[in-house]
Amino acid sequence: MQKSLSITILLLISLMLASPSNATSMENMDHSTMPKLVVQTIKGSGIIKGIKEKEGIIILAHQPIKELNWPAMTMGFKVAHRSLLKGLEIGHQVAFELQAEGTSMPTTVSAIKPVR
Ligand SMILES: [Cu+2]
Repeated sequence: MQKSLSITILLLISLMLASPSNATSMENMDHSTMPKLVVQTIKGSGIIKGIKEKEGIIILAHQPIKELNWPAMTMGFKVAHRSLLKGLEIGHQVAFELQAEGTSMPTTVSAIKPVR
């Protein structure tokens, strides 16, 4: 009993020594070939210039967005849900969030609310 246990331990140790450590191989992996599924949330602020309720689009004169290298501009954004447009009016100052998946352009508003 005692002998077989120590043989098992010896086997395990030699296996560990023979195979490269998992931590090292993870670090050396080429991450650029992996699909990018990271969901990024970017915060912005601006003024509502237009609302297209049927299309689920809001036109915002937004402040520069550093994370995206965007200057201030007026542009249309899709809203994730049309219900996000409820209670919003042209001229409202708003804080909003954009959601980007992977490398796609983050032009979908996932959250928006008026600010004073
Ligand atoms: Cu823009």
